[in-house]
Amino acid sequence: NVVRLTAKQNVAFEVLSYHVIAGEDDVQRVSQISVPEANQLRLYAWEFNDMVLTDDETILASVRMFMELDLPRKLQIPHDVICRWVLSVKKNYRPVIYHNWRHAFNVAQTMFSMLTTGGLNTRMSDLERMGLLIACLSHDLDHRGTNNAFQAKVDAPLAKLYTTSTLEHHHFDQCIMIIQTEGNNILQALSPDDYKLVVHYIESAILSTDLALYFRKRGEFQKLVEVNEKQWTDSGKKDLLRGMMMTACDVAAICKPWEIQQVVAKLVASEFFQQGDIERNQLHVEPIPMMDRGKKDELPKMQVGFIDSICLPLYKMLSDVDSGLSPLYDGCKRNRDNWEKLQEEH
Ligand code: 5BB
Ligand code: ZN
Repeated sequence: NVVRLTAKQNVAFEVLSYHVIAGEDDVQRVSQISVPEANQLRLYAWEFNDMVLTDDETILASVRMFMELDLPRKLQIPHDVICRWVLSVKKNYRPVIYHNWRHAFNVAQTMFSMLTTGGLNTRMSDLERMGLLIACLSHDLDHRGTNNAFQAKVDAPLAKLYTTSTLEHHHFDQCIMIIQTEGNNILQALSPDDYKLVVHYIESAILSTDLALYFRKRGEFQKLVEVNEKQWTDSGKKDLLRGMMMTACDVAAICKPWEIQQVVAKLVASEFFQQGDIERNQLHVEPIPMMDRGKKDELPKMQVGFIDSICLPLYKMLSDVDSGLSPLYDGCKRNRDNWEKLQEEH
């Protein structure tokens, strides 16, 4: 029972796959390069800096993370399939200022560090590790450089499709679309049950990168940390932990060495200001202070606010879950002090 496409569907597929799926020339080229050692790429370092890597190296580094976790062997993923999948994922990020492929790649590297250097590997199954790495690389797919509130404001078709966590649902859809495309299915060797489980891990992890969900769930997580939850075996609790890990990875630029943090904060601000410009000039609404170019001198103050209200509490809780994660908390604290000094100078 082979499904045959009409001529028109064939054209539609070609148009779509041209934009969306990795070119075979790229796949051939990349899959023939020998994958650099993890240490050479500094993949185990909290201070990891993607800016010294070429685009090809970010692809190979992504493949290396899966290899270090022994996932291609355990889950029987052919080398060309994993290369094709990473290339397709990269291709589905837009060249926006901050929410681009480099951001996704950094989020995955932080997850890799939390699992390995940070010690969380011992609490995770192979399927969870797989789901988390896929989720990190895919979590902002097709981001337009504008937030959920903006999609609702401009009545974007996406906002009609998903009224809450609008973009995050779309990122997940894009993720599944890529995996289900011929030659890109890195989950093809899994049993139907395992496949469903990994897809569930991915969905839950990507949706939890909506900060609104983080605010809703962190109280519950705090309680578990306070009573010194040791097992994290209950599936609901474990789901909560993976979600918190995703948020921690998503905003981990806030823990990086000061030089990196300053560069990234300016990228974040620049993308916010662009949205603010569109809101003011095209929608004729007053943007929130965070997106108002006229308030760019308030960046240090906003970063201190962001760190105090969102980041430090998060990294504190995670350090309590596993002390191996305390370098994230320490880095965040250092950046807080640096932003505070700049704020005082102002
Ligand atoms: C964050 C939540 N938001 C709904 C209101 C504003 N806040 S904030 O006051 O904590 C804030 C966070 C204000 C300014 C910020 O950046 C100025 C450049 C940030 C901030 N957010 N700073 C960062 O370094 C990073 Br990383 C982030 C996270 C950015 C991605 C968040 C995307 C969420 C879309 C809803
Ligand atoms: Zn993100």
